[in-house]
Amino acid sequence: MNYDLYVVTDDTLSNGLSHVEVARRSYEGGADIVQLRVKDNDPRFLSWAKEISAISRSYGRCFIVNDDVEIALESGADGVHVGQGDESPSSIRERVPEDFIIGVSVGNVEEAVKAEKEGATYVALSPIFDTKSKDDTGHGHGLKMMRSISESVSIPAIAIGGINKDNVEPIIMNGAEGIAVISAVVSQQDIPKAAKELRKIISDAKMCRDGPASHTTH
Ligand code: TZP
Ligand code: MG
Repeated sequence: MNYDLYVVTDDTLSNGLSHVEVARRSYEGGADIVQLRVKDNDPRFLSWAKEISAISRSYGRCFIVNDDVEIALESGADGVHVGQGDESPSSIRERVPEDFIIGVSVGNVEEAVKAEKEGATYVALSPIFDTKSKDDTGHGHGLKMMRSISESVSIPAIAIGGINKDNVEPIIMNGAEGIAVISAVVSQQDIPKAAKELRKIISDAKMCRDGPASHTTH
């Protein structure tokens, strides 16, 4: 499972593109994971999820649904991503297949360690930097927190929030297994190109950090 580049959809930041089109173009550019993040209980959530699930399979990549375990299961997604205020990973684990991915947003080491104990597959430091793409996030927790979390858990730790091609390298150097973005991919005119560029920076940084054994291509 490769976490290098994880794109979170947002159809209010995508220059008019739908969630499905954002997902398709992100995979085309090499995104390893796409998360469908739908706000306001939109009734089209399930049909979007089913479409993206099929696209993810055609690319052989991973598809995650934000918040809604039932939609994740029904659409054939690989997993779900939840925040601190959502259903706990241990409760989700009781009703999903064994290999189901459960991602959890965390803001500190305690939350990360707890998420791992409760059965999370990965944790996401949220937000690592200040961001305007989500209203309810506080200030960024920074690179030191990235390092502390990645050293405290044995599951992959990624980061989200305010990440772009100019600040991604030190995140990887501080132990992140990958990075998740909205605007650095979703809001760009050429989504595949933006994804490709970011993924290259990430894989170069990982090569520098871990050596050639870490190198992954599609
Ligand atoms: N969760 C924490 S920060 C964030 C989400 C969904 C928004 C990330 O967007 P951007 O544009 O990559 O800062
Ligand atoms: Mg949530």
